Parts: sequence; structure tokens; C-alpha cells
Amino acid sequence: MAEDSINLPPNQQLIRSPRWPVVGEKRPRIDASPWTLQVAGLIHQPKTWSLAEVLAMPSVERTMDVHCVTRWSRLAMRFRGTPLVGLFESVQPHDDAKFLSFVARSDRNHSTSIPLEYVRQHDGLIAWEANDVPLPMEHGGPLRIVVSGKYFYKSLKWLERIDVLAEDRLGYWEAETGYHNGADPWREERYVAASITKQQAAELISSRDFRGLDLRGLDAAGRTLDGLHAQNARLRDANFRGCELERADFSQANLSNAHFELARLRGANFRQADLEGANFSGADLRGCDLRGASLFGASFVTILPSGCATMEPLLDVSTQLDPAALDALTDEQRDYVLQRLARRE
Ligand SMILES: Nc1nc2c(c(=O)[nH]1)N[C@H]1C(S)=C(S)[C@@H](COP(=O)(O)O)O[C@H]1N2
Ligand SMILES: [Mo]
Repeated sequence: MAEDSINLPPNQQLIRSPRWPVVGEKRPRIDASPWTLQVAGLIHQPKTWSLAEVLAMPSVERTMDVHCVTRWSRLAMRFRGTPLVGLFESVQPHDDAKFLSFVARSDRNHSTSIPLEYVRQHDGLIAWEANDVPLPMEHGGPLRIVVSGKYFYKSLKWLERIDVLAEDRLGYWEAETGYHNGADPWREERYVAASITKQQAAELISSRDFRGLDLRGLDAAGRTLDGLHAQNARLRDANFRGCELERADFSQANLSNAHFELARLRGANFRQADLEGANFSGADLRGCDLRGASLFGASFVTILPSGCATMEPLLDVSTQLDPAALDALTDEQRDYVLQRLARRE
């Protein structure tokens, strides 16, 4: 554990194999045509390969650490595939080619992009095996990108096309939901804040009505927001540290990586909310309803390197949680929560 934590970027938590959460889209587009891989754009030799041709390319195994933006990491995963650089050089890029945009065979044509220079230096793979078995469909099988040194949203599942570009083209998460285009886990390049002014933020906070709004990165620390209406709000990375939030309604809100440290959340509703990577250390969670919420990488208590728990939340039998959803937590967090829920106070 101590050795592992050296390889852990700031504010990431280790999950132990064989757990591997499925994040984002769950399956490729349903499409009867055979799988192909196409490279297009600023190249002299546009080309399309069949899946069998890709799988017959020279392959290598690379060991890499996976860091999800929602704060879970899995170290030393082994991926087998063909180096992206080799495939790319074979199609003879133009001199002005600077970016690769990866496009998925998925319902929303999911995409993400990487500077060519980065790909040349960090040898990403077009991968078809993880830890010695073919990539499961939900993890991007038959073909996905894996690149090291970036949050995992740069590793596209169900790769079907690579566009070679002179100018960058923001991917799905980067353009739609404010994921940082740099994605460097060591610099915590997770999200860029929404563009609202301080004045607008102050007005929203006093209205206590966030329903359906995009307020990612909002800073409301220390505010009194009892009875807040935040159903369906997009509040990734929002700061509610130390807030008064009794009976607040966050049902179906996106709260991934939100901060609730020391917040008073008695009777708050988090049903069906996305709470991946959210932090509830020291919060009062009595009477809260967390049923149906997604909890990957969430934390409820701060565990010091010595193993001591600090910033303990108020949790008891009145806190409603699906026991199965706790499997998404690290072992330490799960054991702590189970023990607290069982205790009659
Ligand atoms: N096609 C596609 N690729 C994608 C995504 C997606 O929604 N669609 N999500 C990204 C994100 S945010 C992450 S963290 C990883 C998750 O990969 P996994 O489900 O295999 O863990 O895939 C990335 N690639
Ligand atoms: Mo992610």
C-alpha cells in the first residue's frame, strides 16, 4: 500500500483488482456491418483495415496505470495491442498534422483527441487484450485506445476511426461537460469551471434553485442552502464544503467529484445522483437517501496513512443506501460505512 501510493496522483484512490468500473457508455452501437478501423484526414495513404487485419498487426504488451477522473485508480494493468505510432506512420501524415481525434462506434459517436506529439512520446496502443484476456465489450472490445499519463477519458472505447487534424477538435466530454482537455492526473487537470460570473453565482445561491442548471465548479462553500432545489443539476466538482444543506434535493443531479466535507445534509435526497468521486468526509448524513446513486470513488471518511479514520461522518440506520452500491467504494471506505450503518445509535 505504501509503495503503491507513490504511484498515485493527487486525490486518487486505489481500487484493487479485479474490480474495473465501467465508466461512460456501456456498449458500442448496434450495427450489423463488420468492424473496421479507418484512418482519415491529413495523410497521404487513407486506409481502412478489417478487424482481423488489425488483430494480425505486430503487437506489444504495455503495463500502465489507469487513473479515472472520478478518482479511482488501478495500477499496473497490462494491455496488449499495436502501437499507435506505428499505425500512424504507415499512413504517411502531412507535415501540418498535429492532432489525432479518435472516434467510437457508439450511439453518440463518442470522441476524444490527443496531440500527435504526445502520442509519439508516450506510445499509446490500439488495444484488444487487458490482463491476458480479450477486452470485454463493456470495456471497449474489440478495439480501444489506451494512453498512459492522462485521465482515462482520453482512452476511447470501440475505436472505429482516427482523424488526423491540423487543429484540435474537442471530444465529447471535453466539449459537452467541461472535462479538461489536458487531462494530466499529476496536475489534477480534471475540469474547467463553467463560465458564470461571481454575480450570477451569488444570485443563484440566494434563490436556492439550481434545478437542471449547468453549475459545474460552483463555489458555494460555507453557505446556508437548506431546502435547496438541485434536481438534475450539473454540479461536477462543485464546492459545498461546510454548507447547511438540510433536506436539499439533489435527486438525479450530477455531483461527480463534488465536495461535501463537513456539510450538514440531514434528510437530503441524493436518489439516482451521480456521486462518483464525491467527498462526504465529516458530513452529517443522517436521514439522507442515497438509493440508486452511483458511488465509484466516493469517500465518506478520511483515512490517514496510519490507518486512523478522521473527519468521521454522521451516518446511522436512518441513512438509506443500497448495500450493493457500496461495492463501488474502496475496501477501506466500504468497511467503514458498513460498520457505521450496522451500529445502532
Ligand atoms: N466510446 C467511449 N469511450 C470512452 C467513454 C465513453 O463514454 N465512450 N468514456 C471514457 C471515460 S470517461 C473513461 S473513465 C473510460 C472508462 O473505461 P472503462 O469503462 O473501460 O473503465 O473510457 C473512456 N472512453
Ligand atoms: Mo472517466
